Amino acid sequence: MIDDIMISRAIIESYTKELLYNLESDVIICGGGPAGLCAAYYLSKEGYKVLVLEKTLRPGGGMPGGGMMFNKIVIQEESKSILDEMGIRTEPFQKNYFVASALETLGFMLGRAIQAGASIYNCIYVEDALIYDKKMSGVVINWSAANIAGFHVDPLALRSRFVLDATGHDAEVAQVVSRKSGAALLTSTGKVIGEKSMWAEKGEKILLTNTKEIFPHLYVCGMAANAVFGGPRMGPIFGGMLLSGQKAASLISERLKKKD
Ligand code: 48F
Repeated sequence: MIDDIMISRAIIESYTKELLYNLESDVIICGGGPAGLCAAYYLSKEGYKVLVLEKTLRPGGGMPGGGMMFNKIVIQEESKSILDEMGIRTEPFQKNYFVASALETLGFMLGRAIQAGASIYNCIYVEDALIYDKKMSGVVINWSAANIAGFHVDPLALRSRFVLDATGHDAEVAQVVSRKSGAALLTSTGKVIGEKSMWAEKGEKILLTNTKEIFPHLYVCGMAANAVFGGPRMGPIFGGMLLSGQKAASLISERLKKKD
């Protein structure tokens, strides 16, 4: 016999138990695109308590759309080992260009991050920051559906030791911190500079330099890093996104080890 109420109970109990456990964590990653998922995988693998908050129904950000909905992604030699490690197949195209299925990459990245221990929440929107004593201390969240409907619903808060802005082109967390903290971000203007037009070569090169802490205990990776520092966008080449997520994970891990 299958009881409809038992199904409801299983879902509600399981979800709320996990959410209660995650009210306080080591790292909150805002945005479940390629950079955020990659960071989640590496941090979770090290045993940290990590959650990813993704505002859409389907995580993956710009990845499943490939280039103009041709759902393939291109990566370079230097990032191929990340896909290899996750068991994602790549096909050589030309020297230093590899092609992967955007959907296979997304499916495996999600699975690997979750199996490494990350909690991934879709349909949750990061709308504000918790800033205690001039230090990023967590995020303020709401259901994306409430936001889309324009309902006036007060949010809830999650605390963490570090926050990673992996929200892509709009660098939404950096924007909110810049607007509300009254402090300068660690950029030349003290604000989010905004991304520049597409230039894959330059954008990929500068991305790892831009992957860093921009406010005490707030790091930035992926396209958000180039948006914060005024780097170019780079279209459907994803190697830099993966390396940036991996670098952010390693920087945050160093800080967590120091018990900062
Ligand atoms: O945009 P997105 O894929 O960023 P990324 O991981 O990768 C960029 C590439 O997709 C591509 C590119 C390749 O060279 O340039 O654009 O840096 O993923 C960002 C994710 O963050 C979510 C958004 O829905 C997307 O899935 N997101 C954005 N703002 C919020 C958010 C927010 N306020 N709260 C929660 N999720």
